[in-house]
Amino acid sequence: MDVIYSPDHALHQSPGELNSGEFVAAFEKPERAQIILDRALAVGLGPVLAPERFPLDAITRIHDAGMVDLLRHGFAEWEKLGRKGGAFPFTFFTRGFRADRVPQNLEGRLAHYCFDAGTPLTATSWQAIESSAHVALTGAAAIVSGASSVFSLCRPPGHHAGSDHYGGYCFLNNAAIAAQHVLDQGAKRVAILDVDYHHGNGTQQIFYQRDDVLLVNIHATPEQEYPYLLGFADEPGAGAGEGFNLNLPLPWGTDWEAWSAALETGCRRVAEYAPDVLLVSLGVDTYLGDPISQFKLDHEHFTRMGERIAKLGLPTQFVMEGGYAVAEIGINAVNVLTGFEG
Ligand code: SP5
Ligand code: ZN
Repeated sequence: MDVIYSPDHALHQSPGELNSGEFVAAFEKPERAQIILDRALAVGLGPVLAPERFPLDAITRIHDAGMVDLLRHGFAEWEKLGRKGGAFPFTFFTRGFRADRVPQNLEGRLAHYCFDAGTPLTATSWQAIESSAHVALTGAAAIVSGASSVFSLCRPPGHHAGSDHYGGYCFLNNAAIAAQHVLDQGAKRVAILDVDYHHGNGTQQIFYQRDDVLLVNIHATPEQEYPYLLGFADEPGAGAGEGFNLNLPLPWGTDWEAWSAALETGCRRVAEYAPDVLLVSLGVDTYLGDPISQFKLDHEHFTRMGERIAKLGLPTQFVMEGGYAVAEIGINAVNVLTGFEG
């Protein structure tokens, strides 16, 4: 399958993140995408193509213009204030604060839009963020044009970013932007299968009230794991979207046997929905060696995962999300894709 990739991802390099009370080196780093690309080339997965450019409108179909403005221009303001390091929030929005007023103050806007201490903006982050969305959009355009599968090697990842909030190393929701593009080009129904270790809270928030996007999420239970505040089993969707969100939370220590049972449940729901297109939010932080995760999948299980997804027989776009065992991320991610190809 074609691989969509841009070296621009390396323009986002986080200066670090807050982890258990310490400022540590960022887990989400440029080597991740480079190593996946190297592995895709090594196994001859397919031609590597550069993304096309798309109008900003393709992004603002999903995201709040004020948030996009902060992502684009926030760091320049930060620098003008004489700040060093990444643009991190210092205060966080929560219950009791004004949701209806977007502050003009930069600290206020960071507090309003960003929800964690792991997702800083740097001088060149926007170029990487926008490019990642274009990598997703280019993959979506390939599917619209009739490709049976495509791999959008997105970095930074996207599934924690909601319509008007960002965090979890994610700024724009690449998979959601791709799904909307496919719908805008005439598809009636899109399913998103999110296999990242973490719940895709952003994707869920974006489509929660909609029935033209089915979202199935397999992830570590928020009772134990980030993002803690969403991703429980009792979140079926709302309004027209009721019945079109399926969360399959699993406990720490989940192995392939239990994980693959959830995949079976998820795939049956996708088949029942009979979408025109399937999008896979492909995180491989379910790997047993992942430094921030607690599942037990091994290399060969990623191959099995791809094989099961292929049995759905749907035009399928894979969009890269998480995975932090950098030395093994290429093997794990590409195993899903070669498993899919059979
Ligand atoms: C795209 C993606 O996979 N984002 C993940 C963001 C997770 N960030 C917070 C991780 C918190 C891990 N806590 C580990 C506690 C042990 N020190
Ligand atoms: Zn993750």
